[in-house]
Amino acid sequence: MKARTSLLLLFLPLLVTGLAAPAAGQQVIAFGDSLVEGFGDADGVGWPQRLRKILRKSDKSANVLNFGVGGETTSVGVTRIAGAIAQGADILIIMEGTNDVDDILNLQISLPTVVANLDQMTRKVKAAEIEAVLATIIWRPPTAGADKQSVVTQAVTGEIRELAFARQTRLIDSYRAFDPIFVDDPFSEYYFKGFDPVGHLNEDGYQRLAEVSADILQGVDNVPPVIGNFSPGLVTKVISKNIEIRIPIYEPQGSSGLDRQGTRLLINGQEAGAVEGNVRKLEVVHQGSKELGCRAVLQLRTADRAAEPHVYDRVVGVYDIEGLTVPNGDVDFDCRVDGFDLISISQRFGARRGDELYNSFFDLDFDGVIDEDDIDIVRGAFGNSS
Ligand SMILES: [Ca+2]
Ligand SMILES: [Ca+2]
Ligand SMILES: [Ca+2]
Repeated sequence: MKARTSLLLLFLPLLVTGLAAPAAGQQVIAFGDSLVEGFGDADGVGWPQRLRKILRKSDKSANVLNFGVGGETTSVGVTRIAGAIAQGADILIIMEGTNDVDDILNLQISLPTVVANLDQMTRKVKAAEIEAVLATIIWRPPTAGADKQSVVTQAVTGEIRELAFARQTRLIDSYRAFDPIFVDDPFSEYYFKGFDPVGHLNEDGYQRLAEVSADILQGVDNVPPVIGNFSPGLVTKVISKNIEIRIPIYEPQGSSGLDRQGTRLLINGQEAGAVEGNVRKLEVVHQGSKELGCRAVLQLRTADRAAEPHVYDRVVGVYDIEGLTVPNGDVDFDCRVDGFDLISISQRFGARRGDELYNSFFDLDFDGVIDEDDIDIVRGAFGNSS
């Protein structure tokens, strides 16, 4: 026991400095499906070889092995990974699950089983004293054969984010790197143009993925906080008044962490709910019907604790409330048409579609501009309620 303690003390300084600057000759294995193999890359190398090139700028003998097999699902990967582990490495990146999306849709596998497979892979890697790094899967392009809106893809991604939190692994957020909400036209910029029912990347896409991966391995935080699978979620359109709203937010291991003070949920523009958790995972939680009004617009504001914080501020969902209708002219969704609606519209007066101030909720006649005509609609409905 005593010897063990002193051994730990001996290695402690090494461990601390080891985090800041990885040892020379870092060995990395990239494990997964065709997105690891590099399908669609006209240069034929994929992101692992591009990652190696980046790592070698600071570590001449760094190596990245490509263990990608096209078409593989996590049910197969969970066994095959033993061969990758046997190679020996400092880091093993697991990026798999894209092909499971189709199987989930065909009811051939459940989402929890896919997560259990990824968890098992993570445990096997850790048991071999190799650092496991998880990666989320990328968006499906609208031209994909299935899951064209990436609903299942996002659900898998949310679970991988949660798994990375639960197993305290670093996370390469490939999904975030090609998210059309944050990235301009990713499908024409970064995606393979040939026949592709799943969604693969082109040279620029794989280069981007290599750069995002290099940031994570080198401890550079360029990623804003990401959200997980939340309630009421993406598919629900109508919610009951007493639903619990719960949105998990992540800043994975090795990133700068979440700013709890700067995290809030806005419902119809008003602060609501409570924030729970810690720097790696926060949850905003809300229960209560009054704030929901006749329609609930959920907006999440949060940021990380990087020297120059990365901000997340966007509407995550809009829900109608069961049994209630929004009176025409009620732009703040509190079920009444009154002076507050007039004020809300006048604050956006003159905004046109495409302007930052423009929001279709306030453009009551949907003509692309918030103006006198919209105010007239509110005046005409003044005093109405539901
Ligand atoms: Ca961050
Ligand atoms: Ca109102
Ligand atoms: Ca208008």
